[in-house]
Amino acid sequence: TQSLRETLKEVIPRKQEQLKKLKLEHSQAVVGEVKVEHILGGMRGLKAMLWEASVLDPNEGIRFHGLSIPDCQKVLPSAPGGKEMTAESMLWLLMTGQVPTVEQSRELSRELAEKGDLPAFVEELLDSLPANLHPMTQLGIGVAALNRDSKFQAAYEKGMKKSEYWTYTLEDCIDLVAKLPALAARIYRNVYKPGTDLAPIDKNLDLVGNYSNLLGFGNNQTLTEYLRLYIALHGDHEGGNASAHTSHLVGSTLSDPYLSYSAALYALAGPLHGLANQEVLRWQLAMQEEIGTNVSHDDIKAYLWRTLKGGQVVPGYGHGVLRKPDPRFIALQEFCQSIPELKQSSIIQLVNKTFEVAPDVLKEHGKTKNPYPNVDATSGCVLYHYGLTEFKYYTVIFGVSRALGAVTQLVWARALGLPIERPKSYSMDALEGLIKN
Ligand code: FAM
Repeated sequence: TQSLRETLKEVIPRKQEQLKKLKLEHSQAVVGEVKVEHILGGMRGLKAMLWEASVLDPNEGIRFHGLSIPDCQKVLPSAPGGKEMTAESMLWLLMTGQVPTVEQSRELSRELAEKGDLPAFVEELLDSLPANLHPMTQLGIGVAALNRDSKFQAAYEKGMKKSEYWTYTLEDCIDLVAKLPALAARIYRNVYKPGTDLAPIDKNLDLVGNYSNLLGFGNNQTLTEYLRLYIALHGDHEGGNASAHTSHLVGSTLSDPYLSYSAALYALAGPLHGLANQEVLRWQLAMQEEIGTNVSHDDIKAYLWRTLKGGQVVPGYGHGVLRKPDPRFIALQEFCQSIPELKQSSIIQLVNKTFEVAPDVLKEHGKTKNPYPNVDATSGCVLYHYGLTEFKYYTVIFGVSRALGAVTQLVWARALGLPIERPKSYSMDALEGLIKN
């Protein structure tokens, strides 16, 4: 069977040709206009980036190389004994645009497991960090430190050809994805379970199987399957979101994949982005504390209004691009509904009930362009139900996942020879000058 590297070697020349043709024939074609609202409004909706692995439709949600989430759930290989798509199947799809065979995805699992151990100095570095340093800060530090062994950086120092950039980038990207479970689990152990042993990496397990095992939840098949789905689903959400864009921007300077992804993690750590899943749980638990578990729709409505009148956002609702309920939210909710135990869970029921009320309240509030839930509205509650209750840790799991899309783009950006990013900025005075002219 063809390996990931062999498949990429076949796919890349086709894409390089496509790019050449686009440049040659359409460089001057107009696909949109730049308005002052784009410059003042966080570039929302501005068509300004090339991103191969996925495209987000405001109404349908994300598609990975054209495949919707339900499509992926049907065709992407699962782990032995499981049903949910694995992280490595998703990585393969994102990287190559092709659905891997079961054998290909297992082969990738084996390679990742073989490369999964951390260098001793990174273990020592993590162990030296204070337990009250936010787990996301720790993850970024650990990922950045891995760049000591960057193959891209070493080859760049020696002097490599531009056409070789992507091959070394790919090696770093595989190494990075492989080491994320050990890195993320060590942080969990150090912060929340000090003094306990970490399981060794099992060479026969997939990436998320190992992650779950290292976290101490390896015996919980339902949680492990949930994590597989969660990590595959969060893998990529086109290029303009803050974490993906950060990784791409930093990578465009030819910083290696470790530094690029470390930077992305600090964008993910913001409460308007990835940290929202921690915020959702904090907010839902505070609601439960204040109004109890057996709540009516009116109780939730009143609580939502208290949040909004307090000048806060409702975490887990709204989106920069989406204008309908997030299909990732729906896929995770369906997972919960398919497991009787989860269906009965009080926190999952509360999330569900909130979904029945919040869109109307947000519509009445009238500010957000999207009153529907995003993926973060539900992603933490299954973790919580099964005893992974340390919600400051939740964004780390998101961070393990988002690497799939970010590293894919790093490989493609180098394969396509994309340049350093450098958009033009203006002061308000200069902008007024532009408007007058
Ligand atoms: N609750 C209350 N107000 C909201 C809101 C929410 N959930 N979502 C948006 N708004 C407000 C927003 O603050 C803005 O108010 P101002 O005009 O006073 O500044 C107004 O509605 C227009 O915002 P928008 O154009 O609809 O949204 P943006 O594209 O500016 O922002 C989000 C998008 C995601 C940052 C925003 O909806 C939000 O803050 N949501 C809550 C936090 C959250 O769930 N983030 C996670 C997003 C997720 F998909 C991810 O990245 N993982």
